[in-house]
Amino acid sequence: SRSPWICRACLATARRLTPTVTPKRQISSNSRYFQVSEEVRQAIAEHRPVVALETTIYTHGYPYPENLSLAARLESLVRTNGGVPATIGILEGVARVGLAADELMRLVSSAGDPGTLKLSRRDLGFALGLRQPNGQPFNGGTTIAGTMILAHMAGIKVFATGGLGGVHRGAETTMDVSADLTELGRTPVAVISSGCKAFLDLPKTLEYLETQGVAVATFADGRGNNVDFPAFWTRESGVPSPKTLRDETEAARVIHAHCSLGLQSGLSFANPIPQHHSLPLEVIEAGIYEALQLANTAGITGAAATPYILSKMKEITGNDSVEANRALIESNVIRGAKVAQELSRLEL
Ligand code: PSU
Ligand code: MN
Repeated sequence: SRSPWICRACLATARRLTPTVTPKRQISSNSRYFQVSEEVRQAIAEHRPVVALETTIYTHGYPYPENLSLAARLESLVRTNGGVPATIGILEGVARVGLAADELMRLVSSAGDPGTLKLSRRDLGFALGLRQPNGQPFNGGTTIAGTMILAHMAGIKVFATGGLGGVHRGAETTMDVSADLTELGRTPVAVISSGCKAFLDLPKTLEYLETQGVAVATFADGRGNNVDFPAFWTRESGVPSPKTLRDETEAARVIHAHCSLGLQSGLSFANPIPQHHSLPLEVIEAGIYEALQLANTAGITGAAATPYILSKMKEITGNDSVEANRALIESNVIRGAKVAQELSRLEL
């Protein structure tokens, strides 16, 4: 699995003759803006299974200290399923891949502070390059898009999370399309989620992902080939998944082939919420209707929309939506660890 020793001159000649040769893993060197933990760096170098985890769910989803217990639980689920967790976020002006326990604690306990931001691709330069009015550096939870970028920079290919951003209902007038979708179009990371939150427009989201060249599939677990692309809190959405995957081995094979070809687009693998945690569709639809009306009345748009709607869903469903959220994300993280394990076998 290790590359043989090659003399400098031979290497230089080889490089000249094959200018398109890319190293097996691109590991950005650490810088004042970007740090990969020693544990994660070593695991990547040794092709051990690594699973990236995002932090917007902690900074803009769950309050402290629930976010801390969730973060710890997800990391331990990766470990007990044979992987190395790499929680990714911005702490004190530095983008970190593989936040240590004390760093994670500092980030999640700053949830709700004005200096703790929700960070997507467009925001990274501001969060790292500037300071708050009080002179302190920024903290930030990275969205799926933001996390994909940093995971890819570190050489991580598998990322598990809760729900994917999407094309919002009414996007034909608001143009609100999550940057998660364009990121999937240009960053080769496999994102394992429970599909798109049902307050989004699923058919438009799938159309958009197709345009962006994103590999989209849903884990079918022996249910055959006619499976819906799931809607986060529910397994059924009425929208068929473009492809299905039988298991983690198939997912790993697709990632391996996709990345070996050098495709620069990403992969979106949906893992439907466990059956017994799935919420009734009527409850969800009624909740969404109310939450969207409230958002509309309050004039909430842009980056604030998703966190606002999710918090209203929590109030409306009396916390059921949050419990479902926890169940699905745990299930996705376990899937992610297994996929990463299968992938590391293929890469050895
Ligand atoms: N799903 C959740 N909680 C969240 C998110 C998704 O249950 O906080 C976050 C993810 O980080 C996702 C982001 O990438 O919302 C999408 O936001 P937007 O729709 O503004 O792109
Ligand atoms: Mn948006």
